[in-house]
Amino acid sequence: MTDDPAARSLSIVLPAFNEAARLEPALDELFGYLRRRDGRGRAGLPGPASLPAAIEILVVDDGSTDRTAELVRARSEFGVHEGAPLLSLLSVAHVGKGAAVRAGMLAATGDLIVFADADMATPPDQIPLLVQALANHDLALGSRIQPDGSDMRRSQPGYRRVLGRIFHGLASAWAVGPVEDTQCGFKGFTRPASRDLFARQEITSIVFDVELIYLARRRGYRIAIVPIQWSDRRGSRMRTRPGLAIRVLWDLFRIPLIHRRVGRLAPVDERPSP
Ligand SMILES: Nc1nc2c(ncn2[C@@H]2O[C@H](COP(=O)(O)OP(=O)(O)O)[C@@H](O)[C@H]2O)c(=O)[nH]1
Ligand SMILES: [Mg+2]
Repeated sequence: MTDDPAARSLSIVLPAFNEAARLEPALDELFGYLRRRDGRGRAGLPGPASLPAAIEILVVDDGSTDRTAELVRARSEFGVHEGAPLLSLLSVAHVGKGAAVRAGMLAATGDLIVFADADMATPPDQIPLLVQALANHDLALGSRIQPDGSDMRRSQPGYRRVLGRIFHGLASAWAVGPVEDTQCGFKGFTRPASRDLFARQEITSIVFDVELIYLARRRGYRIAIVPIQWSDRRGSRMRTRPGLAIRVLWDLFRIPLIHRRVGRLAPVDERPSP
C-alpha cells in the first residue's frame, strides 16, 4: 500500500526492441508531458503535478540491433539531472518482451513502478491514473476496455483482434479468470508487489502479463483495473509466426504448473512495512 507520503518516486520502464524509429518521438512526448509539472490534466484527469516528485525513465534496450541505445544516450535528459526527470538505459540480451520488462522492473528504484510500451500507444497523460489507483491497490492494470464497454483495441488490424480474442479465451479459462484485457502494455505496481512478482516471473515471451496477473491473484494482491486511452501505433515489433503461436500456447499452459506452490500473502494489515 502506498499512502501518498510514502510514494516519493516513480519509475517508468519502457521495454524497447529495435525502436530507433518510434522511441525518439515517444520520449519527446513523455518528457514534454512530465516537464509541465504545474500543468493541469485534460478534462477530468489529474495532471503531471499529481505525480511523485522524483521520476526516472528507464529504457530497457532488448538487444536491439539498430540505434535504440545510441539515441537514448544522446538525449539531453540522459544521466543525472537535479530535480528533473532522469533518463537511464539498461541493455539486456534479446530474449523477449517479458524478459526485458522483468529486468527493468527489478532494476527500477521508484516507490511506484510503471511499465509502458515504447511507442506511447497509451499517452503519458494516463500515467497519473495508474499512480492514483496505487494509493490503495498493489497493482493497477491498464485496460483498453472503457466503462461504457467500448474497446480501444478496435484500432488494431483485424488479424490482431482475432488472435487477441482466441488468446483471451484461453488465458481467462486457464489462468487469469475475469481480467478482460491482460495484454495492455501499461501496468503499475507498488515497489513491494513489483519485487515479489517480478522475482517469481519466469515467462519471457509476451505471455508474461498473464503470468503476472495469475501470480498477483494467487498472492492475494489488491488489483485495480484502470480504463485507459490507447491507440494502435504503426511499426509493431510483434511478428506473428507459427513458432510464436506454439510458444504462446506452451507458455500459457505451463503458468499454473510453474507456480503451483506459490501461496497467499498475509492480509494487508498484517504485513510488515516494506
Ligand atoms: N513484440 C516485442 N516487443 C518487444 C520485445 N522486446 C521489447 N519489446 C517492446 O515491447 C513493446 C511492444 O509493443 P509493440 O511492438 O508496439 O506491440 P503491439 O502494440 O502489441 O503491436 C514495445 O515497447 C517493444 O519495443 C520483443 O522481443 N518483442
Ligand atoms: Mg504498439
